[in-house]
Amino acid sequence: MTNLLYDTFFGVHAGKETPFLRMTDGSAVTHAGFLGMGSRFANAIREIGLVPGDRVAVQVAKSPEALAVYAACAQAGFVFLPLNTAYTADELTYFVENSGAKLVLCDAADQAELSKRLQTRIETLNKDGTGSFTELAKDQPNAFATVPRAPDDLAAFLYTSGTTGRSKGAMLTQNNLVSNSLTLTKLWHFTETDVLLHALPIFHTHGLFVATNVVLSSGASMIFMPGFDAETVIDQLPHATAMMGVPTFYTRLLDNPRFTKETSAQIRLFISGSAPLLEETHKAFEERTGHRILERYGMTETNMNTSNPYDGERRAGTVGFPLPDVELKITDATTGARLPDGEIGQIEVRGPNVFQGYWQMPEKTAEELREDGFFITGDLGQIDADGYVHIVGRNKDLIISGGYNIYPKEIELVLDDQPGVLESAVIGVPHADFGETPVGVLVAEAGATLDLDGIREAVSQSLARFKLPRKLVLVEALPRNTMGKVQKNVLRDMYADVFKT
Ligand code: MCA
Ligand code: AMP
Repeated sequence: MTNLLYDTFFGVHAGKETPFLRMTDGSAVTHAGFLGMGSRFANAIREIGLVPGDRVAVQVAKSPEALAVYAACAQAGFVFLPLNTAYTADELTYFVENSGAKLVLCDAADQAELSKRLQTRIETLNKDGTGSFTELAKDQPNAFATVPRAPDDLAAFLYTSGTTGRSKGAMLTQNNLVSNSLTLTKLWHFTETDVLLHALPIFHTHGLFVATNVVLSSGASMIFMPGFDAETVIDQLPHATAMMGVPTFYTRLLDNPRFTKETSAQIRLFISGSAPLLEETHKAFEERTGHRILERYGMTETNMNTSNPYDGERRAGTVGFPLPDVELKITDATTGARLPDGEIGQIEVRGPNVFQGYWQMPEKTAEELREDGFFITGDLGQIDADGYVHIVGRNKDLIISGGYNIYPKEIELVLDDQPGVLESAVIGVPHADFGETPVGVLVAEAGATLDLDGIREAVSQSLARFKLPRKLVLVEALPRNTMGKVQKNVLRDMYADVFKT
């Protein structure tokens, strides 16, 4: 038996002394150097006592070492569980306990707090690559006998929040990741001559399972930036051939006068996803650079589902066509029946990309993953006469801010717990930089006076800062329909302009 994930993404580059990660200071990590690091890490984790199938939770800054933990997990058959660096100790504790992770890698600054909360083995990996974990690995052999895995074995858990407030671990198999990456590599014409400008985080699908996996499966290299910074991106673009980003990357580039046709002349492909790219951004980008951004659509549970064409028309305001190995249908949300093209309904997808279900949550899995393999995305869409898929809304209460998902329910639960708060509703409103941003609407208990700044501060103790409502407002009562349900659409209309400049 082989190990599809390791063989396809990593093993295939064994012995190559060519650059894999190009750092902005001019240094590079070669494929061989990277694989050696991954093998040392695999040896170290095995020595700690983990066995194939065990989860490794990783909340560390983006670095070559952080990425090598992914390679180590693939080679040794551990399940890679990357976590947003913005998550608080409260959030991290939940993920570690829920997943049953046997090892946590974190920044040294977080170790003391996490040690108080967790029984799990904790090692450190800092943003400069130092830490107790690298120390453990430094004298380990540069080679590791790859552990055989079946294509349906688990490769990664990614946590995604839900409309009930608690996060769910999406279980992704080796074949989920590999099949999707090979499809995208071919569709987007990636080859070993490509240099991808990589400014996304590596703890979510976009930066890890789209960007990094496509680079790995094509043998390309990437300019590996610690995060998005428009000035550095503009400096680096002439050295790259492709870039992937969330819409905020593109609006921030357009806001910068140094971003011109000349700076992007070397680029053959700009890709956008994770949130809707406004038609006006698509058009402004083409006017400025001559490039039409290729928009695609995916989810944590499915990797990528659709893409605009590489050669054909990249149509603004659409997410293109279903990928060659993905079936996509629009269905009636009540009956589940397929709707004719042109009608609006819920988007369902089926294919080798679709995950196995939520970790230890069979009821949640059954609600969203049908027995016939179709996954109910919670997005509302429509297929036009030419076959392009349009996302027209969401059937789930979700806010996407700068490409990060924020589930209102999770924030409402914390707001409701604050002293003096009777109830709350969190809504997404338009925001020029982040696309959408949360606003918290609060109702006070009779006679209570609310300290809104104090509430915001208290909430930030348990929720990652990107989730915090950018504004809190106090109202007498929440608008409700005759069934007693809060009318969030009314609130969204009321506060639609609060961040208009
Ligand atoms: C940072 N902040 C944010 C966000 N990012 N607030 C709201 N939304 C955000 N996305 C807050 C921080 O908490 C901080 O707040 C302040 O902004 C400055 O933080 P900083 O780190 O300097 O921000 P930044 O570097 O300007 O980051 C903005 C960003 C980043 C570059 C747009 O958020 C980003 O890289 N987003 C990409 C997310 C992504 O990869 N999504 C893919 C998910 P304070 O001052 O209060 O501390 S995968 C997915 O969606 C699916 C599968 C798909 O289809 O791809
Ligand atoms: P996540 O839970 O991070 O996997 O986010 C998945 C969600 O992001 C999808 O269900 C969509 O609502 C949204 N999404 C991803 N790509 C796009 C896109 N190109 N246009 C609109 N929404 C998108």
